[in-house]
Amino acid sequence: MKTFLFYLVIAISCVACKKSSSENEEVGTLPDVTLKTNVLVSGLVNPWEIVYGPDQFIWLTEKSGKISRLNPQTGAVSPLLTISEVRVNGEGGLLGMALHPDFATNPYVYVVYNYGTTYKGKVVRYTYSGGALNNPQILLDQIPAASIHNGSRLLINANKLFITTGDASDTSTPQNNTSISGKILRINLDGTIPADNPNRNSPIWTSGHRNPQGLVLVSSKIFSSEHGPDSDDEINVIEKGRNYGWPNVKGFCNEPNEQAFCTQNNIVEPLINWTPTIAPSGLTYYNSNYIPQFKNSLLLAVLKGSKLVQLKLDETQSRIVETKDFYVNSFGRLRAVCQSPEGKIYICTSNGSNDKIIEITK
Ligand SMILES: [Ca+2]
Ligand SMILES: [Ca+2]
Repeated sequence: MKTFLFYLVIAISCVACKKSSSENEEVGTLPDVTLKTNVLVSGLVNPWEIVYGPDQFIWLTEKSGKISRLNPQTGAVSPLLTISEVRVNGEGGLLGMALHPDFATNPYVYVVYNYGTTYKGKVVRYTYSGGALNNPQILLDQIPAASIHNGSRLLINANKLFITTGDASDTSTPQNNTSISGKILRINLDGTIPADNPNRNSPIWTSGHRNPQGLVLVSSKIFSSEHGPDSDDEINVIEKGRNYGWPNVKGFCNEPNEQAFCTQNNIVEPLINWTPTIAPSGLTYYNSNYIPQFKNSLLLAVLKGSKLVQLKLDETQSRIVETKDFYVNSFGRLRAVCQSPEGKIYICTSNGSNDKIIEITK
């Protein structure tokens, strides 16, 4: 038995090592391609999330409350639903969206939006049937909201729904574990709390966030982008139960007044920070051969800096080894980014009028 296990381990290691070396060789032989852009649709108003659906349509939210499907072949936009309860207030409104990973069997659409005069956020699951979204089920409610810092990017991984929340303009909340503000939350797809959350009775997965607006799976890791204050925008690797520092720590643990707090609270430092700030928003992880020079990179939609940023990762996706800017000031502020299975990239603008979804191809 021991001998068998020994050979089994050797065999598995060899398969793993061959796979990674052949992938590397493959990447090495593929030349860079020239990128082209094509405006698929214009005339949108503050699109916030774009998701490439299993139906080969791009699903989009607009802050005012609209959910639509865009046919990337024709540019035609088909409205699905306007959520009348949504109340736009500064940065708040209808924001993040995610589709169930097994959409054919479970045609569920998850959205998060702000509503009400006291202004809160809620996560709602709709069912897509007959070309419409029906049967709203509230999964999480009473998320503090404000005219600034509402987080609200959604990600489904391993049948768990991750939700970013901002500090909603109250810096006392990110370090307060009785508040779901300034956190990244994790719930089951039916809204219940997973048994393996850090606290069995709380949706809180990580704390100490200011306003994270990007969330993406990279192999088995989750990466997030986060808006800093007047300095220190961040990219973080999100680890169960960890504290990301805000408001006591901005960016790295490099200031004398940050270091004691960092040590006491085992603060996670970002992979990278930006000072002056660029306002980083939506994130995707690109690993397609379609655009070889983007392989193993995060692509980041940037608002204030008005560009798409490529963040090339190392082989173990532990470090950012190179950054490169694209489309600087070409389209204005960029809010979100997604990709097709083929490897085409889609970005949406956030200029407040005549907003666009742009396709990037070779
Ligand atoms: Ca931080
Ligand atoms: Ca710092």
